[in-house]
Amino acid sequence: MQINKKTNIKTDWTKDETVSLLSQPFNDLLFTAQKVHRDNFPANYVQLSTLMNIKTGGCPEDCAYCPQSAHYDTGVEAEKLINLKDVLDQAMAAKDNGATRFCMGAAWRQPKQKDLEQVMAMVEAIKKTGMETCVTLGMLSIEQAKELKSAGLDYYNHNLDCSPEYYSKIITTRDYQERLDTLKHVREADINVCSGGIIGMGEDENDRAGLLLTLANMPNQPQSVPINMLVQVEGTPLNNRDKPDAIDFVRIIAAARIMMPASYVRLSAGRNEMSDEMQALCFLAGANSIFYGENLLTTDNPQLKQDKLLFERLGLESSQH
Ligand code: SAM
Ligand code: DTB
Ligand code: SF4
Repeated sequence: MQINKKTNIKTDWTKDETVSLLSQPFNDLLFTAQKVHRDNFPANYVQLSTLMNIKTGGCPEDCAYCPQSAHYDTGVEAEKLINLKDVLDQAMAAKDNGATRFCMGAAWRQPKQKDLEQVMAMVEAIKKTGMETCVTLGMLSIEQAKELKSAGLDYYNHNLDCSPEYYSKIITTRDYQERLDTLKHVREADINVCSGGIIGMGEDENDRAGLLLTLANMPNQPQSVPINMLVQVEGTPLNNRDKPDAIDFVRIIAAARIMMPASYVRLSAGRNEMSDEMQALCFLAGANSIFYGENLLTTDNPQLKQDKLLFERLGLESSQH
């Protein structure tokens, strides 16, 4: 077995091992996941990140799930990069609501230098509020990653989305290796990596295993792993796909927790269509982060009062004592 010497974490997951983990009896899987979770994190703590779209729509990429791709007619209009003051107003509101990280998304293939400088100013301003910062801007060169680091960026989100084998069914305008290269640049610039994927795009269990093991076998596991359930949007090629089975989805969260024991596993997009009970099982399986705020990028997220009530019912805490 190959173990990362610094972290003592297994980094040589095979497809067979991952599939057999995913298909364990549900009780056994959740028991192990809960044990791993408690060995590594406070049992009832869930981190809150708030998301803001700073550049909407008109994206040249053809990601089949995405309402912001210019290839599909989804009713999302292309907008310009939002100004610093509006971003800061939203960041302050997120902080007042209890978020500890502010994540900004832009519908770009790769940022242009002029845009990157504006985003750097946003990162610098948000840092001063005391919140952590995260951005997701598409592909980055090593130089761009270093510039973001110099602005004080804490996390960069860049999802693998699916397994290497399934990727060409979802995106044709860039390849998997380009995704991995950007993650390498982010790591080399010493920025924390946030990388995960989407469940519900028609993938099978092997593809799900392929996504998880690619994340888990990276030189350093991502510090944050968002697991999204596809939000189906009219006009995108993936609209009307079969929804993933809720129990299977919980299994993926549990496997992510076991395979990446020290990473935050974020129950990301799709919570609006999950029951409280399904979300409770995801937390039991080791999810310990969510997007908190009434909007994701172009779609809705649960109301704040709904999430507050859920946290109360489950005795979850969003601040660490
Ligand atoms: N353009 C950049 C990129 O793709 O890296 C950043 C923004 S992009 C919208 C960020 C991530 O949002 C995607 O990688 C994908 O995982 C997720 N996403 C986009 N549309 C989604 C949907 N309909 N349902 C679930 N997740 C989605
Ligand atoms: C991530 O993994 N999920 C977020 C964030 N990172 C950027 C995006 C979810 C987007 C859902 C569809 C939308 O609102 O447009
Ligand atoms: Fe563009 Fe990102 Fe949407 Fe793909 S996921 S179309 S890169 S905004």
